[in-house]
Amino acid sequence: HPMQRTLVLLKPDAVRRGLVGAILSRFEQRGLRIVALEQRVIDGAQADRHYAEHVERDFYPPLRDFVTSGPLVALVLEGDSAIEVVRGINGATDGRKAAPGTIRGDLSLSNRENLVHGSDSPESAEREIAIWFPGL
Ligand code: YYY
Ligand code: MG
Repeated sequence: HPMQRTLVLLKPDAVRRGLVGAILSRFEQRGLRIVALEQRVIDGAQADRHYAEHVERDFYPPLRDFVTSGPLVALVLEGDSAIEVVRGINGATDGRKAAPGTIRGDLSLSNRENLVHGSDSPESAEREIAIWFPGL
């Protein structure tokens, strides 16, 4: 998938902990290109749009509080197989179980405050990029 695009979030824990530069470096060093990037504070409605697949889950209310708790950085990355490559760089969802060498495995010990989001499929990437960067 040459020049595939994916939607990435550096969640509020990444901004609070001063890890934005370190995390962006991992993506850039891998060879992914930043197509768009903006720091934002989102409201609950935007959280619900982004996490539409999870809004009915038990874990969603605290997740919604977390992602609206402060500034986050939203970006679009582009590169060969970017969706799968970013998911690999991010690591498993639960930071306690994520492999060393991944962002979550090196920098998170939480199943909620796990620093990053990456689209999970081409369909998700298209939907999420339209939500976050409708101009692209
Ligand atoms: O795609 P990914 O971020 O790795 O995980 P998802 O299963 O899509 O869950 C989205 C988000 O929800 C996850 O990054 C942390 C949070 N979460 C949670 O707070 N509690 C869970 N039991 C599962 C996920
Ligand atoms: Mg997901």
